[in-house]
Amino acid sequence: MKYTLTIAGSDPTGGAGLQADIAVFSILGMHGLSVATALTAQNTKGVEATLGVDEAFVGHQLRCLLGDITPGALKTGMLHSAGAVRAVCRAMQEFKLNNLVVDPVCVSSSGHKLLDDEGFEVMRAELLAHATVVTPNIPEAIALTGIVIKTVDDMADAARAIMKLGAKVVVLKGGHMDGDPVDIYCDQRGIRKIEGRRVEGDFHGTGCVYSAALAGYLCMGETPYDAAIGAKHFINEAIKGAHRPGGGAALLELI
Ligand code: PXL
Repeated sequence: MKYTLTIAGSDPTGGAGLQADIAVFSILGMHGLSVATALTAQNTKGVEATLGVDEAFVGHQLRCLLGDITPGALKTGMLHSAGAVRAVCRAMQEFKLNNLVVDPVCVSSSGHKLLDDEGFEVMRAELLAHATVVTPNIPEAIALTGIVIKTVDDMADAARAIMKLGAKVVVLKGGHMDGDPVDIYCDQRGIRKIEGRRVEGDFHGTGCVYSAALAGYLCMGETPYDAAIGAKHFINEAIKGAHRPGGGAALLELI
């Protein structure tokens, strides 16, 4: 059996956050471990409120779990506070974990803050150095680098700047630009473009599902590049079966 860990917030819709990550791990045939950093009150129309788990208790969950089970890979999603980010950094060192995917989530699509300002700074300055892969979208890459991103060349510049923060691989997702999305895959060897097809629609949780699938493929022993290709394929398949249970965004098919 393979074990992948998600460290993230709860999303009652099941379309994003812990619930979506665990569903992805199941679809990939592995057991999902989970450490909760926050609760959210949300529906398909957006996030109404968040409640962080006490920072010391995030650390306690990690030490208790990781003292017993070693995951083959892990991902972070909504971390909520600087204390939770520091707890993940400590766990990476103390338990010598490999294959960390950091999804640098800071704001929900509906505009609600999912990580406080100090937490964002600690993620940038400390957590990214532990990451095998970091998966920013364009607004997150702008926030991490200060680079204005208008073109695919700007994306490549931002990806190189994020590499300097210590991540081994950066996958900068191009979904926020017009036209067919191009993801920029950047490692020490340079830049590769991963081309995709735009699917029209408002889908909730695509970033969470992408980073969970990427972590799952790393857990299976795939290279980061093959894991990024696999995760893109996973998202496209999940979009084909998307469904709309409420009055807002569609949820991906996670069965
Ligand atoms: O997609 C970002 C995200 C991550 N984690 C949780 C969320 C959201 C977006 O709403 O609710 C728990």
